[in-house]
Amino acid sequence: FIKDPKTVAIIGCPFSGGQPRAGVDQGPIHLVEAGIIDQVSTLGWKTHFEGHHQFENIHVEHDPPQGILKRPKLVSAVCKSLSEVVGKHVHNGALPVTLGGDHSLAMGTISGTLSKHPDAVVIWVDAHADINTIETTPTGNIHGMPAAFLLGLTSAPEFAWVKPILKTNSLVYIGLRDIDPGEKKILKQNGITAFSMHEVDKYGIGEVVNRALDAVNPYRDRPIHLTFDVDALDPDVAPSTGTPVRGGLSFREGHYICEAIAETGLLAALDLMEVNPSLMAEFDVQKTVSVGCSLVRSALGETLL
Ligand code: NNH
Ligand code: MN
Ligand code: MN
Ligand code: MN
Repeated sequence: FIKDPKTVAIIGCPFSGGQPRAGVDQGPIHLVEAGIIDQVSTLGWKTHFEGHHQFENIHVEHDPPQGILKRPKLVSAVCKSLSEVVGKHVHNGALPVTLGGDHSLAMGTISGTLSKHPDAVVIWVDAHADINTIETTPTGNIHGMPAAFLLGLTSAPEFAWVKPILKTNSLVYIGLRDIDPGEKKILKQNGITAFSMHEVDKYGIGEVVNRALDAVNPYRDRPIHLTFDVDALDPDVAPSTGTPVRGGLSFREGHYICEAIAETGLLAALDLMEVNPSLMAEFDVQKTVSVGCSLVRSALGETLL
């Protein structure tokens, strides 16, 4: 495990098939236009960007719902391809930063990270738990389900390639506040550690991040995959996202999480998901894109002294 990879591989992933709202596929394009690549270079990283992921080889002609699951073939093919790209970068010793796109993509990114680091832990920052199974999903939108596939709590023939190698004791949530009833049961039954906004209020973000790391990474020796859904932030801070939920993380709380993970020196991969520049007014879009860039910079060590 390379503690301090010198190269960041930025993977733009313009994809919206895991949920119904158009525009989230434009998220990575806006983040790159806002200068995220130069900003990362300025922090001292070598940056590798080979253009936005084109999904060249992916041709999905007929993709009707399978039961409740929407666009299963497309989502599966894109995530599989992304897992190969992320896997290639981690195997080369780079730190992949995937810009979404909707959060179904985490199936790809986390699979890619685990292909090199089977002992990696996942810190999932989100208003939602994204752990619905085929039985519990109220929507059939796959962006609400990636954790369930990665943990092997649900499966579908289309997603047979997703190896269920993530362990329930290697996943921790921060920021939850909109959890479906079925998801609540799944979290309880599987003993998955989760810090909702209630715990953030009660203990403060510093203590919550410590406890989150203690839960999955007590010796601070396992690689960390940070998957950050921008809707974890309060809609005042990040308004341009498909499913905003009031009462979220403040600007500082969101950044603190990224800084504290940077401080561990264990970051192996990072996702920034669900920026949707087609939602809300131009001012709000800029605000969301700019907070997205600064979260990435913080996770890559910007504010470490
Ligand atoms: N839980 C809901 C569902 O399964 C919403 C998920 N939406 C998200 N997740 N944005 O992060 O459809
Ligand atoms: Mn590359
Ligand atoms: Mn999410
Ligand atoms: Mn979310």
